[in-house]
Amino acid sequence: MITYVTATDEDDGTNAEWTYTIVDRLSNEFTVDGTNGEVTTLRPLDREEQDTYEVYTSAVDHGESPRSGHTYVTVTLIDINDNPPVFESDSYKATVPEQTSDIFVITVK
Ligand SMILES: [Ca+2]
Ligand SMILES: [Ca+2]
Repeated sequence: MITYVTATDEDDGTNAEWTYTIVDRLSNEFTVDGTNGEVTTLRPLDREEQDTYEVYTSAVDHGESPRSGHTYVTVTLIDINDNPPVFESDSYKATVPEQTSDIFVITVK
């Protein structure tokens, strides 16, 4: 679980009962529990690919003419150290004269 959303409804009976849903049906990153509003991730997310998500969430009541409320959940990914340092080149070549010390060789990047 990453967070939970809560709604209130001032009506009575089924008019004041509701189900939570995520509005963007194409979203395959997050889901919300219809009953308790718990928002969870559906797959591992990569901060280096996308670091924040706006999850548009709604509560739809069970009245005869259902009414709904909406909110945005902003999810920010925390970095984990999953990438190693990478050199610009797989190999480097340098030449230096023999019989010398403390001589510049090359800068690797
Ligand atoms: Ca209502
Ligand atoms: Ca990372």
